[in-house]
Amino acid sequence: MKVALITGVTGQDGAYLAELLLKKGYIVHGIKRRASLFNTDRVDHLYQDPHVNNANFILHYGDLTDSTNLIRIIQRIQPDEIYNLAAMSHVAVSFQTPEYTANADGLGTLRILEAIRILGLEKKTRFYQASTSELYGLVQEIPQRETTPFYPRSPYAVAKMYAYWITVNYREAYGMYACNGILFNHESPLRGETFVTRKITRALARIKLGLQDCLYLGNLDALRDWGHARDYVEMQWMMLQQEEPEDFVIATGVQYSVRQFVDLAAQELGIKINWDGHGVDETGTDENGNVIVRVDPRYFRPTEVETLLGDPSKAKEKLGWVPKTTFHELVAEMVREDLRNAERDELVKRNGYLAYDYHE
Ligand code: NDP
Ligand code: GDR
Repeated sequence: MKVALITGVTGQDGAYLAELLLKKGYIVHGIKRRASLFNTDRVDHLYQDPHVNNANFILHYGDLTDSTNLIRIIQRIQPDEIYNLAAMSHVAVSFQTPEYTANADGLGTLRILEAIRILGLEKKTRFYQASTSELYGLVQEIPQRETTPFYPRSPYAVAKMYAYWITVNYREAYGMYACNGILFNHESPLRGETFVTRKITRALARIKLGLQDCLYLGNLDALRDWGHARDYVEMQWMMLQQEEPEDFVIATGVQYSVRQFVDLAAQELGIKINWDGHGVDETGTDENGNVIVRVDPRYFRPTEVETLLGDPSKAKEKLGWVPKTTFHELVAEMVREDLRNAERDELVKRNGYLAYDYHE
């Protein structure tokens, strides 16, 4: 049985990847951070009682900012594959915590690569680095492919640029099987609530059920190439199954704006959007009952990435990449799940079990 280690196992991609690898018969180890509340919601369905023998999903406490735990865990489990998905992954937040972001996202990657080297696992352990389309930032070419020059536009992207190059360097310097997946935005019902897609589907579902008044967004004209996380983690695995390590762009090749995302989500819910917010009453709708969306400059970024569009030709050719989920299916699935969540919250509220809305 192959042994895999996933950092960031409690995140969106970590949860989908853990499920995929378990289905493929792997023993999956994951690193989770200590938090003051439970943070394993996304992988609770995979949980196995550690007191039972032969568990094949095992969680370890750890953090990318601490080499000691990384060396100890890797030494103990001797993984065939490491998927480095852990990161402070929110672009806007990276402007608030730039030093921490550099430490976790940049140096964290180095710490894992060094652990592999210190332990003499260069020839055994394959390494996947979660690189990002944010590297292209101020785009130099449309669409973006593996050869497009980088121009990062946030502390997050700059930290990820270090991680990208240190992965390439360890591959070239020490002959390690190490590769970068340059993934464009990918979403799902498991997406964190503060990324724009999930923020939209969650808010519109709650507005529809009267749990929230208004949706505040930043740059509505930003263009993104959005795919489904379930499809993208399959490519993460594929990249580690090739004969030679290489870097790949994973994208759909289709682009939409934030505004178009809102419109489609609203259409799925059967509601209309009032973009200007004129004539709003206390229910958060206008005189025609339309849902209000307002722009709040607090969500603007000091330097914005206006447009991203990937060219996944290389992945198509070498990995057989074909995204299974269309943009419309992705939006419909996210809306459906968030409507279900909102219905549950509304039921609780209606029956008086919720004194205040703790999500607001
Ligand atoms: P999430 O934010 O959902 O998950 C990030 C994971 O990293 C969480 O498990 C988080 O733990 C963990 N983490 C954060 N900081 C640390 C740390 N210091 N030490 C250990 N673990 C830490 O991200 P996604 O699943 O969406 O993305 C996975 C990776 O892919 C990230 O590296 C992201 O930057 C990158 N990426 C994502 C894309 C996307 O569109 N989703 C596109 C391109 C790249 P906790 O649950 O406790 O917060
Ligand atoms: P991004 O994703 O920055 O591309 O990074 P996000 O969903 O945060 O933003 C996408 C675009 O939407 C605009 N936007 C808003 N964004 C947020 N979060 N909240 C808002 O209210 C809002 N209004 C408009 C943003 O300005 C931006 O242009 C994601 C992360 O998963 C990274 O980790 C990953 O590397 C990249 O995708 C690829």
